[in-house]
Amino acid sequence: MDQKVIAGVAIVILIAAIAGYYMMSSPAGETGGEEAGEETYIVIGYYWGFKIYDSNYNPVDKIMVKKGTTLKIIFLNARSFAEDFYGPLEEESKQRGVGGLDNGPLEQRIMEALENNQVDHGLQIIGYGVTVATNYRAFSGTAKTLQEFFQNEPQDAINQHTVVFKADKTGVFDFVCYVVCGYGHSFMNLKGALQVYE
Ligand SMILES: [Cu+2]
Repeated sequence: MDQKVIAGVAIVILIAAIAGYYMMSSPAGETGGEEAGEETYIVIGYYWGFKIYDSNYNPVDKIMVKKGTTLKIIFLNARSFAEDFYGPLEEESKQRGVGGLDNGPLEQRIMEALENNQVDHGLQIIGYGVTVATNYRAFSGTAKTLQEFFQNEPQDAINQHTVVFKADKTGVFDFVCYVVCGYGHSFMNLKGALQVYE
């Protein structure tokens, strides 16, 4: 009788210890901020600017990572999506202004860029030697959201627009466009888009 009770208590303690070990060990790696793991971001190039999203498709102002983090950046063209997606981004340009143009001429400049086939954008991270260009034709142009895009578009095409590199240099780095994309090309400059801390 006593031996059975002791054995039962021992099993309960063992199960509790194992559960405790997993509860303490697993979340630390995911949430710990101080661990230099791997992080994924999506960058959208549009007429005319860059927009950054985290891996949950939430917009963020900048990419902030600890030195040593492996960064995976997927660079996509807003025009590879449906108008539901690129429309609001181009509307942001209209609100913000591009090179001092107001709303009317901006529409016209976008039309001119499209007619001249200046549709694609390039992402260069100044100081990191990272470049990746879009190819808007590689995708169907039907996705209304990032969720739809990653569900429906071909993974091999997405892979071709993905760069992976180690953020091994601390500092503040800008995004600029390196593919001539029409009127607003030289205004595609996102200051401090990548910040790598010690
Ligand atoms: Cu450009």
